Amino acid sequence: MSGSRDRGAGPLEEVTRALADLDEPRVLELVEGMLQAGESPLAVVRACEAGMRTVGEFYEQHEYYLSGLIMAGEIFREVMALTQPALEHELSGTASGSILLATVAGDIHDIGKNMAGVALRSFGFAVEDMGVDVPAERLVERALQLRPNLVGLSGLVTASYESMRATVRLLRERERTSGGRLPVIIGGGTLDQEVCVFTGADSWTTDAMEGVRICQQLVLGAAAG
Ligand code: B12
Repeated sequence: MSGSRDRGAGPLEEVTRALADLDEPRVLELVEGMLQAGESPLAVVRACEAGMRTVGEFYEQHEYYLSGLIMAGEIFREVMALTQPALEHELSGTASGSILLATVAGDIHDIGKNMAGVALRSFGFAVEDMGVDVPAERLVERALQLRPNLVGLSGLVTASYESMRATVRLLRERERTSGGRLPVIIGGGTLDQEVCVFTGADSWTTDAMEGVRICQQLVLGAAAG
Protein backbone atom coordinates (compact mmCIF):
# COMPACT_ATOMS: atom_id res chain seq x y z
CA MET A 1 0.00 0.00 0.00
CA SER A 2 2.62 2.52 0.98
CA GLY A 3 4.83 3.86 -1.72
CA SER A 4 2.03 3.52 -4.21
CA ARG A 5 2.51 7.07 -5.46
CA ASP A 6 1.58 6.87 -9.08
CA ARG A 7 3.61 8.95 -11.51
CA GLY A 8 0.88 9.03 -14.16
CA ALA A 9 -1.99 9.91 -11.80
CA GLY A 10 -3.37 13.41 -11.36
CA PRO A 11 -3.47 15.02 -7.91
CA LEU A 12 -7.07 13.87 -7.26
CA GLU A 13 -6.16 10.21 -7.83
CA GLU A 14 -2.97 10.77 -5.87
CA VAL A 15 -4.78 12.17 -2.85
CA THR A 16 -7.15 9.17 -2.83
CA ARG A 17 -4.13 6.88 -2.71
CA ALA A 18 -2.23 8.97 -0.19
CA LEU A 19 -5.25 8.86 2.14
CA ALA A 20 -5.59 5.12 1.65
CA ASP A 21 -1.87 4.88 2.52
CA LEU A 22 -2.49 7.05 5.62
CA ASP A 23 0.27 9.33 4.36
CA GLU A 24 -0.83 12.44 6.23
CA PRO A 25 1.87 14.92 5.09
CA ARG A 26 1.34 13.96 1.46
CA VAL A 27 -2.47 14.27 1.73
CA LEU A 28 -2.20 17.74 3.23
CA GLU A 29 0.43 18.83 0.71
CA LEU A 30 -1.74 17.65 -2.19
CA VAL A 31 -4.90 19.23 -0.79
CA GLU A 32 -3.20 22.58 -0.24
CA GLY A 33 -1.65 22.43 -3.70
CA MET A 34 -4.95 21.64 -5.39
CA LEU A 35 -6.83 24.39 -3.55
CA GLN A 36 -4.14 26.89 -4.49
CA ALA A 37 -4.35 25.74 -8.09
CA GLY A 38 -8.12 26.39 -8.07
CA GLU A 39 -9.33 22.78 -8.00
CA SER A 40 -12.97 22.39 -6.87
CA PRO A 41 -12.95 21.82 -3.08
CA LEU A 42 -15.88 19.43 -3.52
CA ALA A 43 -13.82 17.32 -5.94
CA VAL A 44 -10.96 17.33 -3.41
CA VAL A 45 -13.24 16.17 -0.60
CA ARG A 46 -14.81 13.50 -2.82
CA ALA A 47 -11.35 12.16 -3.71
CA CYS A 48 -10.56 11.97 0.01
CA GLU A 49 -13.86 10.19 0.69
CA ALA A 50 -12.82 7.55 -1.85
CA GLY A 51 -9.59 7.13 0.12
CA MET A 52 -11.62 6.67 3.32
CA ARG A 53 -13.63 3.89 1.69
CA THR A 54 -10.41 2.13 0.77
CA VAL A 55 -9.21 2.48 4.37
CA GLY A 56 -12.47 0.78 5.43
CA GLU A 57 -11.81 -2.06 2.96
CA PHE A 58 -8.24 -2.49 4.26
CA TYR A 59 -9.65 -2.65 7.78
CA GLU A 60 -12.14 -5.32 6.73
CA GLN A 61 -9.31 -7.30 5.10
CA HIS A 62 -7.28 -6.99 8.34
CA GLU A 63 -4.56 -5.01 6.57
CA TYR A 64 -5.31 -2.07 8.85
CA TYR A 65 -6.37 -2.15 12.49
CA LEU A 66 -8.41 0.28 14.55
CA SER A 67 -5.43 2.64 14.68
CA GLY A 68 -5.70 2.91 10.87
CA LEU A 69 -9.34 4.00 11.13
CA ILE A 70 -8.39 6.52 13.81
CA MET A 71 -5.59 7.94 11.68
CA ALA A 72 -7.83 8.15 8.64
CA GLY A 73 -10.38 10.03 10.74
CA GLU A 74 -7.73 12.50 11.89
CA ILE A 75 -6.42 13.08 8.37
CA PHE A 76 -9.94 13.65 7.03
CA ARG A 77 -10.62 16.12 9.84
CA GLU A 78 -7.58 18.12 8.73
CA VAL A 79 -8.73 17.94 5.12
CA MET A 80 -12.10 19.34 6.17
CA ALA A 81 -10.42 22.17 8.10
CA LEU A 82 -8.42 23.09 4.99
CA THR A 83 -11.29 22.80 2.52
CA GLN A 84 -14.23 24.10 4.56
CA PRO A 85 -13.98 27.84 3.71
CA ALA A 86 -13.61 27.15 -0.01
CA LEU A 87 -16.27 24.44 0.15
CA GLU A 88 -18.80 26.76 1.78
CA HIS A 89 -18.05 29.33 -0.89
CA GLU A 90 -18.41 26.83 -3.72
CA LEU A 91 -21.64 25.36 -2.41
CA SER A 92 -23.42 28.50 -1.33
CA GLY A 93 -27.00 28.39 -2.49
CA THR A 94 -30.29 29.96 -1.60
CA ALA A 95 -32.71 27.26 -0.49
CA SER A 96 -33.41 27.23 3.20
CA GLY A 97 -35.00 25.23 5.94
CA SER A 98 -33.98 23.86 9.29
CA ILE A 99 -32.67 20.45 10.23
CA LEU A 100 -31.92 18.65 13.46
CA LEU A 101 -28.89 16.46 12.90
CA ALA A 102 -27.41 13.63 14.99
CA THR A 103 -25.45 10.43 14.83
CA VAL A 104 -27.72 7.83 16.43
CA ALA A 105 -27.17 5.77 19.58
CA GLY A 106 -24.39 3.20 19.43
CA ASP A 107 -22.46 5.04 16.73
CA ILE A 108 -19.65 7.54 17.16
CA HIS A 109 -18.81 8.22 13.50
CA ASP A 110 -19.24 11.94 12.94
CA ILE A 111 -17.06 12.96 10.00
CA GLY A 112 -19.83 12.41 7.44
CA LYS A 113 -22.47 14.02 9.65
CA ASN A 114 -20.25 17.06 10.09
CA MET A 115 -19.69 17.26 6.37
CA ALA A 116 -23.41 17.00 5.71
CA GLY A 117 -23.83 19.83 8.23
CA VAL A 118 -21.33 22.00 6.33
CA ALA A 119 -23.06 21.31 3.01
CA LEU A 120 -26.53 22.00 4.44
CA ARG A 121 -25.43 25.24 6.14
CA SER A 122 -23.87 26.36 2.88
CA PHE A 123 -27.25 25.94 1.24
CA GLY A 124 -28.97 28.12 3.79
CA PHE A 125 -30.22 25.45 6.17
CA ALA A 126 -30.20 26.23 9.87
CA VAL A 127 -28.52 23.18 11.39
CA GLU A 128 -28.67 22.07 15.00
CA ASP A 129 -26.20 19.27 15.54
CA MET A 130 -26.78 17.09 18.61
CA GLY A 131 -23.48 15.23 18.25
CA VAL A 132 -22.90 11.47 18.32
CA ASP A 133 -24.39 8.46 20.10
CA VAL A 134 -27.69 10.30 20.59
CA PRO A 135 -30.47 8.17 22.12
CA ALA A 136 -33.89 8.14 20.42
CA GLU A 137 -35.63 9.67 23.42
CA ARG A 138 -33.31 12.70 23.57
CA LEU A 139 -33.49 13.28 19.84
CA VAL A 140 -37.27 13.03 19.64
CA GLU A 141 -37.72 15.29 22.64
CA ARG A 142 -35.53 17.94 21.00
CA ALA A 143 -37.23 17.51 17.62
CA LEU A 144 -40.66 18.12 19.08
CA GLN A 145 -39.39 21.12 21.01
CA LEU A 146 -37.48 22.66 18.08
CA ARG A 147 -39.87 21.69 15.28
CA PRO A 148 -37.31 21.84 12.48
CA ASN A 149 -38.33 21.17 8.87
CA LEU A 150 -36.41 17.90 8.89
CA VAL A 151 -34.60 15.39 11.02
CA GLY A 152 -31.28 14.03 9.71
CA LEU A 153 -29.85 10.87 11.24
CA SER A 154 -26.35 9.66 10.54
CA GLY A 155 -24.97 6.18 11.15
CA LEU A 156 -22.33 3.87 9.72
CA VAL A 157 -22.18 0.78 11.89
CA THR A 158 -24.79 -1.93 11.41
CA ALA A 159 -26.04 -1.44 14.97
CA SER A 160 -27.02 2.13 14.08
CA TYR A 161 -29.78 0.88 11.78
CA GLU A 162 -31.70 -0.43 14.79
CA SER A 163 -31.23 2.93 16.55
CA MET A 164 -32.47 4.77 13.47
CA ARG A 165 -35.54 2.55 13.37
CA ALA A 166 -36.19 3.12 17.08
CA THR A 167 -35.80 6.88 16.61
CA VAL A 168 -38.21 7.05 13.66
CA ARG A 169 -40.72 4.85 15.51
CA LEU A 170 -40.61 6.97 18.64
CA LEU A 171 -40.94 10.15 16.60
CA ARG A 172 -44.02 8.84 14.78
CA GLU A 173 -45.51 7.61 18.05
CA ARG A 174 -45.10 10.98 19.76
CA GLU A 175 -46.39 12.82 16.71
CA ARG A 176 -49.69 10.99 17.13
CA THR A 177 -50.39 13.15 20.17
CA SER A 178 -48.34 16.24 19.36
CA GLY A 179 -49.40 16.48 15.69
CA GLY A 180 -47.30 17.22 12.62
CA ARG A 181 -44.98 14.93 10.72
CA LEU A 182 -41.29 15.65 10.45
CA PRO A 183 -39.61 14.07 7.42
CA VAL A 184 -36.56 11.99 8.32
CA ILE A 185 -33.51 11.52 6.13
CA ILE A 186 -30.80 9.04 7.04
CA GLY A 187 -27.21 9.31 5.81
CA GLY A 188 -24.03 7.25 5.94
CA GLY A 189 -21.67 5.43 3.62
CA THR A 190 -22.97 1.96 4.49
CA LEU A 191 -26.68 2.64 3.93
CA ASP A 192 -28.91 1.45 1.12
CA GLN A 193 -32.58 1.35 0.17
CA GLU A 194 -33.16 -1.77 2.23
CA VAL A 195 -31.86 -0.06 5.37
CA CYS A 196 -34.06 2.93 4.60
CA VAL A 197 -37.15 0.71 4.42
CA PHE A 198 -36.09 -1.08 7.62
CA THR A 199 -35.74 2.18 9.55
CA GLY A 200 -38.94 3.75 8.23
CA ALA A 201 -37.09 6.90 7.18
CA ASP A 202 -38.43 8.98 4.31
CA SER A 203 -35.19 9.06 2.37
CA TRP A 204 -31.55 8.10 2.48
CA THR A 205 -28.21 9.05 1.01
CA THR A 206 -24.55 8.15 0.96
CA ASP A 207 -23.51 11.57 -0.30
CA ALA A 208 -23.74 14.98 1.37
CA MET A 209 -24.54 16.90 -1.82
CA GLU A 210 -27.27 14.49 -2.86
CA GLY A 211 -28.44 14.83 0.76
CA VAL A 212 -28.84 18.58 0.33
CA ARG A 213 -30.96 18.06 -2.78
CA ILE A 214 -33.13 15.49 -1.00
CA CYS A 215 -33.54 17.80 2.00
CA GLN A 216 -34.63 20.63 -0.29
CA GLN A 217 -37.22 18.33 -1.89
CA LEU A 218 -38.45 17.07 1.48
CA VAL A 219 -38.92 20.64 2.73
CA LEU A 220 -40.82 21.58 -0.43
CA GLY A 221 -42.88 18.37 -0.23
CA ALA A 222 -43.78 18.98 3.41
CA ALA A 223 -44.76 22.57 2.62
CA ALA A 224 -46.95 21.42 -0.27
CA GLY A 225 -48.55 18.57 1.66
C1 B12 B 1 -12.90 6.83 10.02
C2 B12 B 1 -13.64 5.61 10.50
C3 B12 B 1 -13.75 5.41 11.88
C4 B12 B 1 -13.31 6.47 12.90
C5 B12 B 1 -14.43 7.55 12.93
C6 B12 B 1 -13.90 8.90 13.33
C7 B12 B 1 -15.03 9.90 13.37
N1 B12 B 1 -14.84 10.88 14.22
O1 B12 B 1 -16.04 9.80 12.68
C8 B12 B 1 -13.24 5.64 14.23
C9 B12 B 1 -11.83 5.18 14.46
C10 B12 B 1 -13.76 6.32 15.50
C11 B12 B 1 -14.10 4.42 13.86
C12 B12 B 1 -14.59 3.55 14.81
C13 B12 B 1 -15.23 2.36 14.49
N2 B12 B 1 -15.48 1.87 13.26
CO1 B12 B 1 -15.25 2.93 11.65
N3 B12 B 1 -14.82 3.58 9.95
C14 B12 B 1 -14.22 4.68 9.57
C15 B12 B 1 -14.16 4.72 8.02
C16 B12 B 1 -12.77 4.26 7.56
C17 B12 B 1 -14.47 6.04 7.35
C18 B12 B 1 -15.78 6.71 7.78
C19 B12 B 1 -15.80 8.13 7.26
O2 B12 B 1 -15.57 9.08 8.00
N4 B12 B 1 -15.99 8.30 5.93
C20 B12 B 1 -15.94 9.61 5.27
C21 B12 B 1 -17.29 10.31 5.40
C22 B12 B 1 -17.21 11.70 4.76
O3 B12 B 1 -18.23 9.52 4.70
P1 B12 B 1 -19.66 9.12 5.31
O4 B12 B 1 -19.57 8.95 6.77
O5 B12 B 1 -20.24 8.06 4.51
O6 B12 B 1 -20.50 10.47 5.10
C23 B12 B 1 -20.90 10.95 3.82
C24 B12 B 1 -22.31 10.54 3.42
O7 B12 B 1 -22.64 9.26 3.88
C25 B12 B 1 -23.18 11.64 3.93
N5 B12 B 1 -23.77 11.57 5.28
C26 B12 B 1 -23.32 11.01 6.40
N6 B12 B 1 -24.17 11.21 7.40
C27 B12 B 1 -25.19 11.94 6.92
C28 B12 B 1 -26.34 12.42 7.53
C29 B12 B 1 -27.25 13.14 6.77
C30 B12 B 1 -28.49 13.66 7.41
C31 B12 B 1 -27.00 13.38 5.39
C32 B12 B 1 -27.96 14.17 4.58
C33 B12 B 1 -25.84 12.90 4.78
C34 B12 B 1 -24.95 12.18 5.56
O8 B12 B 1 -22.36 12.79 3.87
C35 B12 B 1 -20.99 12.46 3.93
C36 B12 B 1 -20.28 13.19 2.82
O9 B12 B 1 -20.71 12.80 1.55
C37 B12 B 1 -15.29 3.69 7.66
C38 B12 B 1 -15.20 3.06 6.26
C39 B12 B 1 -16.40 3.42 5.38
N7 B12 B 1 -16.56 2.69 4.31
O10 B12 B 1 -17.14 4.32 5.63
C40 B12 B 1 -15.20 2.72 8.84
C41 B12 B 1 -16.41 1.88 9.24
C42 B12 B 1 -17.69 2.70 9.16
N8 B12 B 1 -16.12 1.55 10.64
C43 B12 B 1 -16.42 0.34 10.97
C44 B12 B 1 -16.23 -0.24 12.24
C45 B12 B 1 -16.46 -1.72 12.36
C46 B12 B 1 -15.84 0.55 13.34
C47 B12 B 1 -15.70 0.09 14.80
C48 B12 B 1 -16.80 -0.88 15.30
C49 B12 B 1 -14.30 -0.52 14.96
C50 B12 B 1 -13.99 -1.11 16.33
N9 B12 B 1 -13.66 -2.37 16.33
O11 B12 B 1 -14.08 -0.46 17.33
C51 B12 B 1 -15.76 1.44 15.54
C52 B12 B 1 -17.22 1.84 15.81
C53 B12 B 1 -17.45 2.52 17.07
C54 B12 B 1 -18.91 2.97 17.14
N10 B12 B 1 -19.68 2.36 18.00
O12 B12 B 1 -19.34 3.84 16.40
C55 B12 B 1 -17.05 -0.41 9.80
C56 B12 B 1 -18.56 -0.56 9.98
C57 B12 B 1 -19.03 -1.93 9.53
C58 B12 B 1 -20.48 -2.14 9.87
N11 B12 B 1 -21.27 -2.32 8.81
O13 B12 B 1 -20.90 -2.17 10.99
C59 B12 B 1 -16.57 0.44 8.57
C60 B12 B 1 -17.55 0.42 7.37
C61 B12 B 1 -15.19 -0.13 8.13
C62 B12 B 1 -15.30 -1.50 7.52
N12 B12 B 1 -15.39 -1.59 6.20
O14 B12 B 1 -15.31 -2.48 8.23
N13 B12 B 1 -14.26 4.32 12.53
